[in-house]
Amino acid sequence: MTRTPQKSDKFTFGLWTVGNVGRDPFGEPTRAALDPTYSLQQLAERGAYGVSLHDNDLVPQGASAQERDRIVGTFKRALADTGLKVTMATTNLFTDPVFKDGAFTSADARVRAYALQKTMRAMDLGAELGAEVYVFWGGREGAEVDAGGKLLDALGWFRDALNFLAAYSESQGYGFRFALEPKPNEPRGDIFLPTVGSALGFITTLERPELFGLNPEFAHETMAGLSFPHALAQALDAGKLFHVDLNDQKMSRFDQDLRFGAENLKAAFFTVMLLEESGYDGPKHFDAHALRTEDEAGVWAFAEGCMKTYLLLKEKVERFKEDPDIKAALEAYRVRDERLEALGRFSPENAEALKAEAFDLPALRTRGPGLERLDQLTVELLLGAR
Ligand SMILES: [Mn+2]
Repeated sequence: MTRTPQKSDKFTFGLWTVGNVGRDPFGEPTRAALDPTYSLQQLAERGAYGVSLHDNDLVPQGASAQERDRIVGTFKRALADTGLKVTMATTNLFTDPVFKDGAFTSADARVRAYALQKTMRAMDLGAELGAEVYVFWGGREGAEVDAGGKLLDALGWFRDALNFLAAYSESQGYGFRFALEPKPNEPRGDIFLPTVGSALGFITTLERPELFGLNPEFAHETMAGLSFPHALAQALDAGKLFHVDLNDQKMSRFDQDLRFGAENLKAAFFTVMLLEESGYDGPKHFDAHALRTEDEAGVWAFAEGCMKTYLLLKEKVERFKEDPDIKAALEAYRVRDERLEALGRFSPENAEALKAEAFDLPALRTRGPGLERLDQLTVELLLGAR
């Protein structure tokens, strides 16, 4: 096992992550913008596998067709030179004030139509650069007030837009797999499809549900006070983990996009365990940024830190599986009973037998499953004491 990132680890970064200039709602940028081709070189030197981008991370809004082609041509040459891939593409449907009351869910039909146009063009760009996953993060799809009375209409408009764009992708032969990225709030007061569970439910209402999955983000579930490993498990269980956004976050606060593992080390450990043991083979995408306090050196320390922490936690997952005390505690935790488990498969006879079964309830009530010790062993492992 190596702690040096390899291409095979499939670590990817959004261009906007290392390119984050440290602007926040109260303060101006603290760092200069980075040229995308420079970011590619820096990430390639550090062992990253690829990058993801919004249309406007690369091509400024309002660029002429000529300018677009020149920028894209330069970027493609930098991809070829560095060996990096574009693994995911997405659309910026949040910066332009035209989207201030939503893009696909705007109450203004002209804005909804423009959002479709902008997304089709961004999909053309993503396909040209070789992206296989297309993410929908609907940052402006929401509301501060519900006085407009559009809640049910908005869900319908959202559905119509996703159906249209999936059909566009198929008609062009792009073969995108679409990943919805839920977030509870920020920038809107309430964002539609706020959690992984909400998005999973919505996907079943689409015309081509098999083309849609999830891009769950650690920080977004944590902002809602929810457990990221639990959300990740639900996406995996549904066969819908198409992409993942790794970062960190203090619970129930504004979107902090901290370095992976910076805050919730145990949740990061169980996140890595789920990703490694589930056979997920997509990109491990870091959607975070260096602290606003940092200069460019801090940006690369941030990027290296995300990858190194993932690899260290992956080592810990291996040790967790091999540690004899943890193994024994895990075995004791799960009580097997083949006869009762067989009765759990429905037949009229099994139902009758189960209804007649006598359980030793006093023993079940008083048995301690050993979770205190198991969790302490996990903490000791993470602290390097095992
Ligand atoms: Mn994200």
